[in-house]
Amino acid sequence: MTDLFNKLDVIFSRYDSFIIMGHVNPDLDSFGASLALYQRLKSINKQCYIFLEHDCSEYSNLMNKAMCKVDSVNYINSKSNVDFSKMLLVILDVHQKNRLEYPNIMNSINDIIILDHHIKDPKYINNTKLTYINSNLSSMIELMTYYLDYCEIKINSNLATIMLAGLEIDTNNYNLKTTSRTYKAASILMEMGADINTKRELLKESKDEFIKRADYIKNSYIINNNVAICILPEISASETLAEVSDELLTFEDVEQSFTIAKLETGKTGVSARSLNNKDVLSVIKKLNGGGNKTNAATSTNQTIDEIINIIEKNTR
Ligand SMILES: [Mn+2]
Repeated sequence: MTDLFNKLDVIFSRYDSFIIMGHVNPDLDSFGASLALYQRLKSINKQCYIFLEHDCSEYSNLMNKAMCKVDSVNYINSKSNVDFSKMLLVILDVHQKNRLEYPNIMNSINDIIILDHHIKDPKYINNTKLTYINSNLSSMIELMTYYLDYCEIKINSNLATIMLAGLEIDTNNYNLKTTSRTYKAASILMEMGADINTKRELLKESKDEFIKRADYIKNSYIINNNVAICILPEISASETLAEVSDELLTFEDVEQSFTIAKLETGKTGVSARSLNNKDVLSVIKKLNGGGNKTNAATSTNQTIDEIINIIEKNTR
C-alpha cells in the first residue's frame, strides 16, 4: 500500500483545494474515511471540504450521531458558492456516478481520484487522475487507517471511535471480508484513541428498529434445506436488504440468504449472501445483478414471484 500512499501524496501536492465525496446515504465507512482524509489534507495545509448535500437530520440516525461528534469540519453542498473547477475531487467508497452523494458535481469538476473497496461495476467513472478499487479490502476505513498511520497523522479520540465503528459496520463485526490486516487496523485505531464505550453508545439502535428487523426475520422461511428467503413488506433502502441478508446468515442451517423488497426506484431489490463458499452470484446473475460468490445484489423489473422462482430453481 505504500506505493498507493506515495502516489496519493504526489497527486495531492499538485492541488490547493479539495472536495471529498462519498456515496449517497452516507454511512460511517464513507463518512469516517472522508474525515480521515480531511485530517490528512489539513495536515499538509490544504483547503478542504467534505461534500454532504443535506443537513445531518436528513441522514441516518447513526450518521446524525457521528456528525454531532465531529467539529471544525468544513462541509459543502451544491448551494455553496464555491468554484469547483480547480479543485481535486476525491471520491471514497463508491465509483459509479449515479451512486455519488451529488452526481451533478461531475459537470463542474475536471480532476478526480477514486478510492473504493466495492466490486468494480462496468459503469465506473473513468478519466480519473487515479483509480484504486480493491475489493479485497474490508472497508475504506481499513485503507484510511493505514494511510493515516503511514503519514503519522494524529487524530482525536472521537474520530478514531467513529472509524472503528465504521470498520465494524462494514465487516458486520469482523464477520465479512476480515483479514489480519483488518484486525490490525482496529488495533491501530485503538492506539489512536478509539473508545469502546463511546463506540457502543454510537452503535446503539432504537428498540423500534430492532423489532422491525426482527419482524422481517420472523417472516422469513427456508427453501432447499439451507436457503433463507425474506420478503420485506414495504419499500426499503438497499442497505436494509443487505442488513437483513447478513443477519439471516447468523441462524443455524442457513447457508444462503436472499432478501427481497421494492426499492424507492420502483424496481425490486434482491440482496444475497452466503457462507461456506456457496455461490449466490450465479443466482443473482440470472437476475441481471452482480457482486461476488458470497455477496451479490441486483435491482430488477421482475416480479417477486418470478424472482423467488429463479432462486428456488438455482439453489437446489
Ligand atoms: Mn464501505
